[in-house]
Amino acid sequence: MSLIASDQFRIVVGLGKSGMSLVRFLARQGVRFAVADSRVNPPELATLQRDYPQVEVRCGELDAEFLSRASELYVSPGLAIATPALQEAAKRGVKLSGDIDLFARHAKAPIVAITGSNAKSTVTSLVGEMATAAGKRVAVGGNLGTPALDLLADDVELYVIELSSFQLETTDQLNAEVATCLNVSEDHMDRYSGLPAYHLAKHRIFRGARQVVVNRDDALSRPLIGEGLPCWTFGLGKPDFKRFGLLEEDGVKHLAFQFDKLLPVSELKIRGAHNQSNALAALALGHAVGLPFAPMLQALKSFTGLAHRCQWLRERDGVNYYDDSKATNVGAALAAIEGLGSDIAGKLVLVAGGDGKGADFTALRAPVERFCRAVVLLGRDAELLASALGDAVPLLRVASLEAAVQRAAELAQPGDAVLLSPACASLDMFKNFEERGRLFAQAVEALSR
Ligand code: UMA
Ligand code: ADP
Repeated sequence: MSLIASDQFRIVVGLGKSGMSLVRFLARQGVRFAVADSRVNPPELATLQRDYPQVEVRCGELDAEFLSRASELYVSPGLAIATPALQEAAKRGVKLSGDIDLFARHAKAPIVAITGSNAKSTVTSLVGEMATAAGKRVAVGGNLGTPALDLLADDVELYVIELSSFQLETTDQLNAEVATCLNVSEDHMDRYSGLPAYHLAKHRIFRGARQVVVNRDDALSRPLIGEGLPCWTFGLGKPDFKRFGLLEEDGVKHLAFQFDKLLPVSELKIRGAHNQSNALAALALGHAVGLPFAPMLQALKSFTGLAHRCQWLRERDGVNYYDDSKATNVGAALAAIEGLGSDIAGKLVLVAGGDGKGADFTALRAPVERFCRAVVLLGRDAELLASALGDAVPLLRVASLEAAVQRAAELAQPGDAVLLSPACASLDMFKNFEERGRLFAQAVEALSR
Protein backbone atom coordinates (compact mmCIF):
# COMPACT_ATOMS: atom_id res chain seq x y z
CA MET A 1 0.00 0.00 0.00
CA SER A 2 1.31 3.44 -0.88
CA LEU A 3 1.66 5.93 1.95
CA ILE A 4 1.42 8.92 -0.39
CA ALA A 5 -1.86 10.29 -1.71
CA SER A 6 -2.20 9.54 -5.43
CA ASP A 7 -4.58 12.41 -6.21
CA GLN A 8 -1.98 15.14 -5.82
CA PHE A 9 0.66 16.37 -8.24
CA ARG A 10 4.33 16.38 -7.25
CA ILE A 11 7.58 17.56 -8.78
CA VAL A 12 10.98 15.93 -8.47
CA VAL A 13 13.54 18.75 -8.49
CA GLY A 14 16.96 17.59 -9.68
CA LEU A 15 17.67 14.81 -12.15
CA GLY A 16 20.84 13.22 -10.83
CA LYS A 17 21.09 9.94 -8.90
CA SER A 18 18.56 10.95 -6.21
CA GLY A 19 16.14 12.43 -8.75
CA MET A 20 16.18 9.28 -10.86
CA SER A 21 15.60 7.08 -7.78
CA LEU A 22 12.59 9.30 -6.94
CA VAL A 23 11.25 8.91 -10.47
CA ARG A 24 11.47 5.11 -10.25
CA PHE A 25 9.82 5.12 -6.81
CA LEU A 26 6.96 7.50 -7.69
CA ALA A 27 6.26 5.68 -10.95
CA ARG A 28 5.99 2.39 -9.01
CA GLN A 29 3.55 4.06 -6.59
CA GLY A 30 1.36 5.34 -9.43
CA VAL A 31 1.69 8.96 -8.32
CA ARG A 32 1.29 11.93 -10.74
CA PHE A 33 4.56 13.82 -11.04
CA ALA A 34 6.85 15.89 -13.26
CA VAL A 35 10.61 16.59 -13.12
CA ALA A 36 12.55 19.86 -13.12
CA ASP A 37 16.28 20.55 -13.09
CA SER A 38 18.08 23.89 -13.24
CA ARG A 39 20.68 22.40 -15.58
CA VAL A 40 20.11 22.39 -19.33
CA ASN A 41 21.31 18.81 -19.65
CA PRO A 42 21.06 16.99 -16.29
CA PRO A 43 22.93 13.67 -15.98
CA GLU A 44 19.90 11.34 -16.00
CA LEU A 45 17.91 13.09 -18.77
CA ALA A 46 18.54 10.40 -21.39
CA THR A 47 17.59 7.62 -18.93
CA LEU A 48 14.37 9.42 -17.98
CA GLN A 49 13.39 9.99 -21.60
CA ARG A 50 14.14 6.37 -22.48
CA ASP A 51 12.41 4.69 -19.51
CA TYR A 52 9.66 7.22 -18.68
CA PRO A 53 8.89 9.08 -21.93
CA GLN A 54 5.47 10.12 -20.59
CA VAL A 55 6.93 12.11 -17.66
CA GLU A 56 7.03 15.89 -18.23
CA VAL A 57 10.53 17.30 -17.67
CA ARG A 58 11.60 20.95 -17.60
CA CYS A 59 15.32 21.75 -17.79
CA GLY A 60 17.04 25.10 -17.39
CA GLU A 61 16.36 27.87 -14.88
CA LEU A 62 13.81 26.74 -12.26
CA ASP A 63 10.38 28.31 -12.74
CA ALA A 64 8.62 29.18 -9.46
CA GLU A 65 5.24 29.34 -11.24
CA PHE A 66 5.62 25.77 -12.48
CA LEU A 67 6.94 24.49 -9.13
CA SER A 68 4.01 26.09 -7.31
CA ARG A 69 1.57 23.84 -9.19
CA ALA A 70 2.73 20.91 -7.07
CA SER A 71 1.51 19.96 -3.60
CA GLU A 72 5.01 18.79 -2.73
CA LEU A 73 8.54 19.13 -4.16
CA TYR A 74 11.10 16.36 -3.72
CA VAL A 75 14.31 18.36 -3.77
CA SER A 76 17.66 16.73 -4.62
CA PRO A 77 20.42 17.14 -2.03
CA GLY A 78 22.74 19.01 -4.39
CA LEU A 79 20.22 21.86 -4.62
CA ALA A 80 20.12 24.25 -1.66
CA ILE A 81 16.62 24.77 -0.28
CA ALA A 82 17.50 28.47 -0.11
CA THR A 83 17.31 28.51 -3.96
CA PRO A 84 14.92 31.43 -4.72
CA ALA A 85 12.46 29.43 -6.89
CA LEU A 86 12.14 26.78 -4.16
CA GLN A 87 11.62 29.44 -1.50
CA GLU A 88 9.01 31.15 -3.65
CA ALA A 89 7.11 27.85 -4.04
CA ALA A 90 7.38 27.20 -0.28
CA LYS A 91 5.94 30.68 0.39
CA ARG A 92 2.95 29.72 -1.73
CA GLY A 93 2.33 26.69 0.49
CA VAL A 94 4.19 23.96 -1.38
CA LYS A 95 5.86 21.44 0.95
CA LEU A 96 9.60 20.87 0.45
CA SER A 97 10.62 17.29 1.02
CA GLY A 98 13.24 14.80 -0.17
CA ASP A 99 14.02 11.19 -0.95
CA ILE A 100 15.03 10.29 2.63
CA ASP A 101 11.70 11.36 4.08
CA LEU A 102 9.91 9.09 1.61
CA PHE A 103 12.37 6.30 2.32
CA ALA A 104 11.77 6.56 6.07
CA ARG A 105 8.02 6.36 5.59
CA HIS A 106 8.24 3.24 3.44
CA ALA A 107 11.06 1.28 5.11
CA LYS A 108 9.64 -1.71 7.02
CA ALA A 109 12.90 -2.86 8.64
CA PRO A 110 14.90 -0.99 11.34
CA ILE A 111 17.18 1.81 10.13
CA VAL A 112 20.74 2.46 11.35
CA ALA A 113 21.29 6.12 10.42
CA ILE A 114 24.78 7.63 10.23
CA THR A 115 25.86 11.21 9.67
CA GLY A 116 28.87 13.33 10.65
CA SER A 117 31.37 15.57 8.94
CA ASN A 118 33.82 12.69 8.50
CA ALA A 119 33.98 8.90 8.75
CA LYS A 120 30.39 8.34 7.54
CA SER A 121 31.27 6.01 4.68
CA THR A 122 33.80 4.03 6.70
CA VAL A 123 31.39 3.48 9.61
CA THR A 124 28.42 2.79 7.30
CA SER A 125 30.41 0.17 5.39
CA LEU A 126 31.67 -1.39 8.62
CA VAL A 127 28.17 -1.73 10.10
CA GLY A 128 27.03 -3.21 6.78
CA GLU A 129 29.85 -5.78 6.88
CA MET A 130 29.06 -6.60 10.52
CA ALA A 131 25.38 -7.19 9.76
CA THR A 132 26.29 -9.42 6.79
CA ALA A 133 28.68 -11.40 9.00
CA ALA A 134 25.82 -11.80 11.50
CA GLY A 135 23.69 -13.34 8.75
CA LYS A 136 21.28 -10.41 8.30
CA ARG A 137 19.79 -9.43 4.96
CA VAL A 138 21.13 -5.88 5.05
CA ALA A 139 20.79 -2.99 2.59
CA VAL A 140 23.56 -0.35 2.69
CA GLY A 141 23.48 3.01 0.91
CA GLY A 142 22.17 6.59 0.98
CA ASN A 143 24.77 9.31 0.49
CA LEU A 144 27.18 6.41 -0.10
CA GLY A 145 26.54 4.24 -3.17
CA THR A 146 22.92 3.30 -3.89
CA PRO A 147 20.29 6.03 -3.27
CA ALA A 148 18.10 5.09 -0.30
CA LEU A 149 14.83 4.65 -2.24
CA ASP A 150 16.48 2.08 -4.51
CA LEU A 151 17.26 -0.06 -1.45
CA LEU A 152 13.62 -0.57 -0.42
CA ALA A 153 12.65 -4.25 -0.60
CA ASP A 154 10.31 -6.48 1.38
CA ASP A 155 12.96 -9.01 2.39
CA VAL A 156 15.43 -6.49 3.86
CA GLU A 157 16.00 -7.07 7.60
CA LEU A 158 18.16 -4.01 8.33
CA TYR A 159 18.92 -0.73 6.55
CA VAL A 160 22.28 0.96 7.15
CA ILE A 161 22.05 4.47 5.73
CA GLU A 162 24.70 7.19 5.36
CA LEU A 163 23.14 10.65 5.37
CA SER A 164 24.53 14.05 4.44
CA SER A 165 23.40 17.33 5.98
CA PHE A 166 21.88 18.15 2.57
CA GLN A 167 19.66 15.07 2.70
CA LEU A 168 18.70 15.73 6.31
CA GLU A 169 17.58 19.30 5.55
CA THR A 170 14.55 17.93 3.70
CA THR A 171 13.87 15.09 6.15
CA ASP A 172 11.11 15.73 8.67
CA GLN A 173 11.14 12.49 10.56
CA LEU A 174 13.64 9.67 10.06
CA ASN A 175 12.43 7.33 12.82
CA ALA A 176 15.72 5.43 12.90
CA GLU A 177 16.13 2.50 15.28
CA VAL A 178 19.53 4.02 16.11
CA ALA A 179 21.01 7.30 14.90
CA THR A 180 24.42 8.90 15.26
CA CYS A 181 26.19 12.10 14.32
CA LEU A 182 29.79 10.85 14.47
CA ASN A 183 31.50 14.24 14.62
CA VAL A 184 30.96 17.83 13.54
CA SER A 185 33.65 20.06 12.04
CA GLU A 186 33.42 22.78 9.42
CA ASP A 187 32.31 21.65 5.96
CA HIS A 188 30.09 22.98 3.16
CA MET A 189 30.47 26.53 4.44
CA ASP A 190 29.58 27.69 0.91
CA ARG A 191 26.05 26.41 1.61
CA TYR A 192 25.48 27.21 5.29
CA SER A 193 25.50 30.55 7.10
CA GLY A 194 27.97 29.06 9.62
CA LEU A 195 28.76 26.06 11.80
CA PRO A 196 25.54 26.38 13.90
CA ALA A 197 23.29 26.04 10.82
CA TYR A 198 25.28 23.06 9.53
CA HIS A 199 25.22 21.45 13.00
CA LEU A 200 21.45 21.92 13.21
CA ALA A 201 20.93 20.26 9.82
CA LYS A 202 23.04 17.25 10.89
CA HIS A 203 21.11 16.83 14.12
CA ARG A 204 17.82 16.33 12.28
CA ILE A 205 19.05 12.71 12.07
CA PHE A 206 17.80 12.21 15.65
CA ARG A 207 14.18 13.05 14.84
CA GLY A 208 12.07 10.07 15.87
CA ALA A 209 15.12 7.94 16.76
CA ARG A 210 14.60 5.16 19.30
CA GLN A 211 18.26 4.92 20.40
CA VAL A 212 21.29 7.18 19.93
CA VAL A 213 25.04 6.67 19.67
CA VAL A 214 27.25 9.55 20.88
CA ASN A 215 30.97 10.28 20.42
CA ARG A 216 32.41 11.17 23.85
CA ASP A 217 35.34 12.91 22.14
CA ASP A 218 33.11 15.39 20.28
CA ALA A 219 30.58 17.40 22.26
CA LEU A 220 28.85 18.43 19.02
CA SER A 221 27.81 14.81 18.44
CA ARG A 222 25.51 14.92 21.48
CA PRO A 223 21.85 15.11 20.35
CA LEU A 224 20.15 18.48 20.67
CA ILE A 225 16.87 16.59 20.92
CA GLY A 226 15.97 13.15 22.23
CA GLU A 227 16.99 13.68 25.85
CA GLY A 228 16.25 10.48 27.79
CA LEU A 229 16.60 8.08 24.84
CA PRO A 230 18.70 4.94 25.34
CA CYS A 231 22.23 6.13 24.64
CA TRP A 232 25.43 4.22 23.79
CA THR A 233 28.70 6.10 23.64
CA PHE A 234 32.14 5.57 22.06
CA GLY A 235 35.45 7.35 22.49
CA LEU A 236 39.18 6.78 22.67
CA GLY A 237 39.21 6.93 26.50
CA LYS A 238 38.42 4.13 28.96
CA PRO A 239 35.00 2.49 28.59
CA ASP A 240 32.39 2.20 31.33
CA PHE A 241 28.75 1.13 31.65
CA LYS A 242 27.11 1.31 28.15
CA ARG A 243 30.37 2.76 26.84
CA PHE A 244 32.72 1.59 24.11
CA GLY A 245 36.36 2.67 24.43
CA LEU A 246 40.00 1.59 24.59
CA LEU A 247 41.49 -0.47 27.42
CA GLU A 248 45.27 -0.79 27.71
CA GLU A 249 46.80 -3.88 29.31
CA ASP A 250 50.55 -4.66 29.38
CA GLY A 251 51.10 -1.93 26.81
CA VAL A 252 48.57 -3.47 24.40
CA LYS A 253 45.53 -1.40 23.41
CA HIS A 254 42.19 -3.15 22.98
CA LEU A 255 38.79 -2.14 21.67
CA ALA A 256 36.54 -2.67 24.67
CA PHE A 257 32.94 -2.52 25.90
CA GLN A 258 32.10 -1.75 29.52
CA PHE A 259 34.73 -3.76 31.44
CA ASP A 260 35.59 -6.33 28.74
CA LYS A 261 38.35 -6.31 26.14
CA LEU A 262 37.05 -7.17 22.66
CA LEU A 263 39.98 -7.01 20.23
CA PRO A 264 43.61 -5.75 20.23
CA VAL A 265 43.74 -2.70 17.95
CA SER A 266 46.75 -4.27 16.21
CA GLU A 267 44.27 -6.73 14.64
CA LEU A 268 42.56 -3.92 12.74
CA LYS A 269 43.76 -3.47 9.15
CA ILE A 270 42.61 0.18 9.13
CA ARG A 271 45.30 2.33 10.77
CA GLY A 272 45.37 5.38 13.00
CA ALA A 273 43.49 6.59 16.09
CA HIS A 274 40.66 7.97 13.92
CA ASN A 275 40.00 4.47 12.61
CA GLN A 276 39.94 3.02 16.15
CA SER A 277 37.24 5.57 16.87
CA ASN A 278 35.41 4.46 13.70
CA ALA A 279 35.61 0.80 14.75
CA LEU A 280 34.15 1.65 18.19
CA ALA A 281 31.34 3.67 16.59
CA ALA A 282 30.44 0.74 14.34
CA LEU A 283 30.45 -1.66 17.33
CA ALA A 284 28.13 0.67 19.27
CA LEU A 285 25.69 0.94 16.37
CA GLY A 286 25.74 -2.80 15.71
CA HIS A 287 25.26 -3.57 19.38
CA ALA A 288 22.28 -1.19 19.54
CA VAL A 289 20.50 -3.22 16.84
CA GLY A 290 21.33 -6.53 18.50
CA LEU A 291 24.24 -7.81 16.38
CA PRO A 292 26.34 -10.33 18.35
CA PHE A 293 29.97 -9.43 19.11
CA ALA A 294 31.61 -12.47 17.45
CA PRO A 295 30.57 -11.67 13.84
CA MET A 296 31.08 -7.93 14.45
CA LEU A 297 34.69 -8.53 15.50
CA GLN A 298 35.22 -10.90 12.56
CA ALA A 299 34.06 -8.13 10.20
CA LEU A 300 36.35 -5.61 11.90
CA LYS A 301 39.35 -7.90 11.50
CA SER A 302 38.82 -8.39 7.77
CA PHE A 303 37.88 -4.81 6.81
CA THR A 304 40.74 -3.31 4.77
CA GLY A 305 39.20 0.16 4.41
CA LEU A 306 37.61 1.98 1.50
CA ALA A 307 39.49 3.31 -1.51
CA HIS A 308 40.79 6.92 -1.29
CA ARG A 309 40.64 6.98 2.55
CA CYS A 310 44.29 6.94 3.71
CA GLN A 311 44.80 4.11 1.21
CA TRP A 312 48.37 2.79 0.93
CA LEU A 313 49.58 2.77 -2.68
CA ARG A 314 53.24 1.80 -2.87
CA GLU A 315 56.69 2.07 -1.35
CA ARG A 316 59.55 3.60 -3.34
CA ASP A 317 63.05 4.36 -2.07
CA GLY A 318 61.86 3.94 1.54
CA VAL A 319 58.95 6.39 1.02
CA ASN A 320 55.32 5.23 1.34
CA TYR A 321 52.58 6.85 -0.76
CA TYR A 322 48.99 7.27 0.53
CA ASP A 323 45.82 8.37 -1.24
CA ASP A 324 43.41 10.22 1.08
CA SER A 325 41.56 12.01 -1.73
CA LYS A 326 38.29 11.67 0.25
CA ALA A 327 39.63 14.22 2.76
CA THR A 328 37.49 16.99 1.29
CA ASN A 329 37.44 19.17 4.43
CA VAL A 330 39.82 20.40 7.10
CA GLY A 331 38.67 17.94 9.81
CA ALA A 332 39.38 14.93 7.58
CA ALA A 333 42.83 16.17 6.57
CA LEU A 334 43.64 16.87 10.24
CA ALA A 335 42.75 13.28 11.19
CA ALA A 336 44.92 11.89 8.39
CA ILE A 337 47.92 14.16 9.10
CA GLU A 338 47.83 13.44 12.84
CA GLY A 339 46.91 9.74 12.44
CA LEU A 340 49.56 8.92 9.82
CA GLY A 341 52.10 11.50 11.01
CA SER A 342 52.31 9.93 14.46
CA ASP A 343 52.48 6.41 12.96
CA ILE A 344 55.61 6.81 10.78
CA ALA A 345 59.31 7.17 11.55
CA GLY A 346 59.87 10.12 9.22
CA LYS A 347 57.81 13.11 8.13
CA LEU A 348 54.95 13.71 5.74
CA VAL A 349 55.10 15.46 2.41
CA LEU A 350 51.53 16.64 2.10
CA VAL A 351 49.75 17.27 -1.20
CA ALA A 352 46.75 19.57 -0.59
CA GLY A 353 44.44 22.12 -2.17
CA GLY A 354 41.38 22.34 -4.40
CA ASP A 355 37.97 23.88 -3.78
CA GLY A 356 37.96 24.90 -0.10
CA LYS A 357 34.18 25.48 0.06
CA GLY A 358 34.72 28.64 2.13
CA ALA A 359 36.57 26.84 4.94
CA ASP A 360 39.00 28.36 7.41
CA PHE A 361 42.31 26.47 7.04
CA THR A 362 44.01 27.87 10.16
CA ALA A 363 43.63 24.64 12.17
CA LEU A 364 45.99 22.89 9.74
CA ARG A 365 48.98 25.07 10.63
CA ALA A 366 50.00 23.40 13.93
CA PRO A 367 49.79 19.74 12.76
CA VAL A 368 51.53 20.65 9.48
CA GLU A 369 54.34 22.28 11.44
CA ARG A 370 54.63 19.20 13.65
CA PHE A 371 54.31 16.37 11.12
CA CYS A 372 55.19 17.71 7.65
CA ARG A 373 58.48 18.18 5.84
CA ALA A 374 56.84 20.26 3.11
CA VAL A 375 53.45 20.91 1.53
CA VAL A 376 52.82 20.81 -2.21
CA LEU A 377 49.83 23.00 -3.09
CA LEU A 378 47.53 22.92 -6.08
CA GLY A 379 44.02 23.93 -7.11
CA ARG A 380 41.79 26.96 -6.84
CA ASP A 381 42.29 27.72 -3.16
CA ALA A 382 46.04 26.98 -3.00
CA GLU A 383 46.80 30.58 -2.03
CA LEU A 384 44.21 30.56 0.79
CA LEU A 385 45.89 27.45 2.16
CA ALA A 386 49.32 29.03 1.72
CA SER A 387 48.35 32.09 3.75
CA ALA A 388 46.86 29.92 6.53
CA LEU A 389 50.01 27.76 6.70
CA GLY A 390 52.35 30.78 6.61
CA ASP A 391 55.99 29.84 7.07
CA ALA A 392 55.29 26.65 9.11
CA VAL A 393 57.13 24.52 6.51
CA PRO A 394 58.33 25.00 2.89
CA LEU A 395 55.37 25.42 0.50
CA LEU A 396 55.54 24.60 -3.21
CA ARG A 397 52.96 25.48 -5.85
CA VAL A 398 52.24 23.19 -8.80
CA ALA A 399 49.68 23.19 -11.61
CA SER A 400 48.90 19.46 -11.84
CA LEU A 401 48.74 16.29 -9.76
CA GLU A 402 51.54 14.77 -11.86
CA ALA A 403 53.79 17.72 -10.98
CA ALA A 404 52.70 17.44 -7.32
CA VAL A 405 53.74 13.79 -7.16
CA GLN A 406 57.03 14.54 -8.93
CA ARG A 407 57.92 17.35 -6.51
CA ALA A 408 56.78 15.36 -3.45
CA ALA A 409 58.95 12.39 -4.51
CA GLU A 410 61.97 14.71 -4.83
CA LEU A 411 61.38 16.18 -1.36
CA ALA A 412 60.61 13.00 0.59
CA GLN A 413 63.37 11.15 2.43
CA PRO A 414 63.53 7.46 3.43
CA GLY A 415 61.07 6.83 6.29
CA ASP A 416 58.75 9.62 5.05
CA ALA A 417 55.29 9.29 3.56
CA VAL A 418 53.75 11.26 0.70
CA LEU A 419 50.11 11.90 1.57
CA LEU A 420 47.41 13.28 -0.71
CA SER A 421 44.92 14.72 1.82
CA PRO A 422 43.62 17.85 0.13
CA ALA A 423 41.33 19.38 2.84
CA CYS A 424 39.32 20.55 -0.19
CA ALA A 425 36.74 19.29 -2.65
CA SER A 426 38.04 18.19 -6.04
CA LEU A 427 35.51 19.81 -8.35
CA ASP A 428 37.72 22.73 -9.48
CA MET A 429 40.07 20.31 -11.30
CA PHE A 430 38.47 16.86 -11.36
CA LYS A 431 35.13 15.13 -11.92
CA ASN A 432 35.06 13.94 -8.30
CA PHE A 433 37.31 12.78 -5.44
CA GLU A 434 37.53 9.31 -6.99
CA GLU A 435 39.03 10.70 -10.21
CA ARG A 436 41.49 12.82 -8.20
CA GLY A 437 42.56 9.72 -6.23
CA ARG A 438 42.86 7.59 -9.36
CA LEU A 439 45.05 10.16 -11.13
CA PHE A 440 47.22 10.53 -8.03
CA ALA A 441 47.67 6.74 -7.90
CA GLN A 442 48.55 6.69 -11.61
CA ALA A 443 51.16 9.43 -11.12
CA VAL A 444 52.61 7.53 -8.16
CA GLU A 445 52.72 4.32 -10.18
CA ALA A 446 54.43 6.17 -13.05
CA LEU A 447 57.37 7.23 -10.84
CA SER A 448 60.45 5.26 -11.86
CA ARG A 449 61.12 2.10 -9.85
N1 UMA B 1 22.27 20.48 -9.48
C1 UMA B 1 21.91 21.58 -10.22
N2 UMA B 1 20.58 21.74 -10.49
C2 UMA B 1 19.63 20.90 -10.09
C3 UMA B 1 20.00 19.78 -9.33
C4 UMA B 1 21.33 19.59 -9.04
O1 UMA B 1 22.74 22.38 -10.61
O2 UMA B 1 18.43 21.16 -10.38
C5 UMA B 1 23.71 20.27 -9.18
C6 UMA B 1 24.01 20.38 -7.70
O3 UMA B 1 24.30 21.69 -7.33
C7 UMA B 1 25.18 19.43 -7.53
C8 UMA B 1 25.00 18.41 -8.62
O4 UMA B 1 24.03 18.94 -9.50
O5 UMA B 1 26.40 20.10 -7.74
C9 UMA B 1 24.55 17.06 -8.11
O6 UMA B 1 23.40 17.23 -7.29
P1 UMA B 1 22.27 16.12 -7.17
O7 UMA B 1 21.41 16.48 -6.04
O8 UMA B 1 21.64 15.86 -8.49
O9 UMA B 1 23.17 14.86 -6.77
P2 UMA B 1 22.83 13.30 -6.96
O10 UMA B 1 23.38 12.80 -8.24
O11 UMA B 1 21.41 13.06 -6.68
O12 UMA B 1 23.74 12.71 -5.80
C10 UMA B 1 23.31 12.88 -4.46
C11 UMA B 1 24.51 13.16 -3.58
N3 UMA B 1 25.18 14.35 -4.09
C12 UMA B 1 25.14 15.53 -3.40
O13 UMA B 1 24.58 15.66 -2.37
C13 UMA B 1 25.85 16.70 -4.03
C14 UMA B 1 25.45 11.97 -3.62
O14 UMA B 1 26.46 12.18 -2.65
C15 UMA B 1 24.69 10.71 -3.22
O15 UMA B 1 25.55 9.59 -3.36
C16 UMA B 1 23.47 10.54 -4.10
O16 UMA B 1 22.64 11.72 -4.02
C17 UMA B 1 22.62 9.32 -3.69
O17 UMA B 1 22.05 9.47 -2.46
C18 UMA B 1 27.75 12.53 -3.14
C19 UMA B 1 28.27 13.75 -2.38
O18 UMA B 1 29.21 14.39 -2.84
C20 UMA B 1 28.72 11.38 -2.92
N4 UMA B 1 27.70 14.10 -1.22
C21 UMA B 1 28.17 15.20 -0.40
C22 UMA B 1 29.28 14.75 0.54
O19 UMA B 1 29.41 13.54 0.81
O20 UMA B 1 30.01 15.64 1.03
C23 UMA B 1 27.03 15.73 0.45
P1 ADP C 1 32.73 10.62 4.88
O1 ADP C 1 31.83 9.64 4.20
O2 ADP C 1 32.09 11.27 6.08
O3 ADP C 1 33.39 11.59 3.96
P2 ADP C 1 34.89 8.63 4.98
O4 ADP C 1 34.76 7.40 5.80
O5 ADP C 1 34.75 8.52 3.51
O6 ADP C 1 33.89 9.73 5.57
O7 ADP C 1 36.30 9.30 5.31
C1 ADP C 1 36.63 10.55 4.71
C2 ADP C 1 37.91 11.10 5.27
O8 ADP C 1 37.71 11.48 6.63
C3 ADP C 1 39.04 10.09 5.31
O9 ADP C 1 39.75 10.18 4.13
C4 ADP C 1 39.88 10.51 6.51
O10 ADP C 1 40.83 11.46 6.11
C5 ADP C 1 38.88 11.24 7.41
N1 ADP C 1 38.43 10.46 8.60
C6 ADP C 1 38.15 9.15 8.72
N2 ADP C 1 37.73 8.86 9.96
C7 ADP C 1 37.72 10.02 10.66
C8 ADP C 1 37.37 10.38 12.00
N3 ADP C 1 36.94 9.49 12.87
N4 ADP C 1 37.51 11.69 12.35
C9 ADP C 1 37.94 12.61 11.47
N5 ADP C 1 38.29 12.33 10.20
C10 ADP C 1 38.17 11.06 9.78
